[in-house]
Amino acid sequence: MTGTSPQPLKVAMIGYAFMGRAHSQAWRTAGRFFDLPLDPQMSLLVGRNPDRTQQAAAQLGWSETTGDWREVIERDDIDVVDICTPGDSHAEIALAALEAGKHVMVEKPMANSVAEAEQMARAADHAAARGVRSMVGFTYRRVPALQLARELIAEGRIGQVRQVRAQYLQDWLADPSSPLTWRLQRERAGSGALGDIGAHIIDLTCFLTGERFAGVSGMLETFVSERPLPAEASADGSEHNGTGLGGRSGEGYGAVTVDDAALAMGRLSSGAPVVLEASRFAWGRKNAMRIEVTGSLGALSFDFEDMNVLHVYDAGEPGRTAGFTRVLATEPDHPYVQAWWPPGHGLGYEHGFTHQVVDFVHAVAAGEQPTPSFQEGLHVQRVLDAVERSSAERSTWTPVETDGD
Ligand code: SOE
Repeated sequence: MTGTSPQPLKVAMIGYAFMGRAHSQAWRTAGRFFDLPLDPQMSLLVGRNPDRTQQAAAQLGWSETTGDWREVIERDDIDVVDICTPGDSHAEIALAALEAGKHVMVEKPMANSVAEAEQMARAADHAAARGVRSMVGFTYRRVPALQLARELIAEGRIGQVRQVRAQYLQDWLADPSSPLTWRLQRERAGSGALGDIGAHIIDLTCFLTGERFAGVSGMLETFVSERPLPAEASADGSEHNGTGLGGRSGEGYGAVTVDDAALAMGRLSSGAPVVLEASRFAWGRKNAMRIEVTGSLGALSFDFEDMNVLHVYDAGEPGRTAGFTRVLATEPDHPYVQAWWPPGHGLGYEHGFTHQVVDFVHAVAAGEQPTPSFQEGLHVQRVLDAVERSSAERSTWTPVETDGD
């Protein structure tokens, strides 16, 4: 820690369900493990239900609560707005916050449509000219093993990238009796598995390779078209919490208006082919986000269910001993690890969120643009949109627009 105390950075967070809880622990923890140039203060929590918001604030460590996000925008003492609501409110809140000169962190996917994302990216550029920063919460970028993968690719360790195969598999919707939460409603979530988890592997493909998508061909599938309505609708957006086989939680059924699984083939700007699969119906796969990048000199492979490990294949090894090497990314010289535990003690899901806050705070203090930027968020949005259009039109090749992103 430095001798002088850092200036406060007052944060307001909107939404306190799954992502709000993950972000809260990050704001609470970042300055206790990392030496930060500013002191994040968890000032204000926003939620529509007053009792639940107060309860959440007490549990998660927020000082005050309010029921109206506009109060955050009006308050001069708030420096950062952290948006953890369902996608249908991201654009409105982010635009108002940037306009008011507040730094913005927004959960992924950045928006529910390309039009919204374009507006947000434009606003972020204008705000940046006034020193106002913005970032999209693609938290998996901050997993040490994946940071290491990016470094190795940039250093040329696997040579020229030839192919990417990425999957994001969960099974919390495979049970048809799981209730109809907001994540299954197009007007709230934008899309289903595609935007919720497919967005992560699209972003990671870009992050690891340093490239963008040139085009895709997609196929979406909805296996269960109606689900039981939840017993009690959460005003702040209820979350998945396991499958609960057999249990009907409410009266009546409602229509599922998003995809349950999304498949796509695509090409990067270099021409390298990519295969993507996102499913919330993959029995037995809980959070299996896997990505494998094959290059001309070797390959890298990662699976979030073993998230401290990066498998590295060096094609230069003689055949007798060649094989994927299991690299445990828990050494002090692996990204972020020094601040935590001794080698082999491992990090978990929540650490990515803490690292995200750490990088965001450093960027704000240094007056630099944090990544992923809203421009990068816009690119992901355009890929999501192209996958959807390709699926609807049964088109074999749908270019991804790159104008201005
Ligand atoms: C969805 O199931 C979800 O909660 C995503 O929304 C998160 O982004 C992912 O990290 C875990 O799964």
